[in-house]
Amino acid sequence: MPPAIAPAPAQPGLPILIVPDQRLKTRARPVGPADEAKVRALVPQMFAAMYAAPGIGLAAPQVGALLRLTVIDLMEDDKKHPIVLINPEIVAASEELATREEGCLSLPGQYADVTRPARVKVRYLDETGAKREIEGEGLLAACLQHEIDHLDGVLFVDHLSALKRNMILRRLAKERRQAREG
Ligand code: GNR
Ligand code: NI
Repeated sequence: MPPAIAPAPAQPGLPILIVPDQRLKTRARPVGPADEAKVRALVPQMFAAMYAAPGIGLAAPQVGALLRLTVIDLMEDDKKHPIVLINPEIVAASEELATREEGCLSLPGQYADVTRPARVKVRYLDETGAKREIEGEGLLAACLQHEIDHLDGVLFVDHLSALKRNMILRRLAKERRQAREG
């Protein structure tokens, strides 16, 4: 017997995990020399998934790879400025805080104001394994912190009150149920 309803066509490229997937709550492990081939294959696929979404950042755990790896591109001036961050660490954060609206590809359609340090300095390895530092403010600072949070199993809703977090999680679940039911 054929299925009564045809399954949805699989999306091309890497699927992005959606809340509540336990992998999004798991701390990722550092990338090591043994991961070189895996990282080399994963990075272009992560950029493809991020640009297609579209989003300005994507962390490896969002595509099911529990490695400390993230890609970012703010697409300033409508041009590509891809950044690969391996084992990123916040080494300095401003006392000054900034609040901005955030979204997340793992909580599609959900947005909330998140307060974080206004400026951060991040140490990381680039795709060639070279040690690098990046200092960000504004959207870049928020994005760096949002992506590094993913590597620690933390989502933007974890920075909100329990009331706001639960409102968003319930709304996401409801919207996804309604989308499935048509
Ligand atoms: O596309 C994204 N937009 C965004 C906006 C404000 C702060 C952080 C982000 S990251 C997000 C993509 C994503 O989910 N990355 O993990
Ligand atoms: Ni995210």
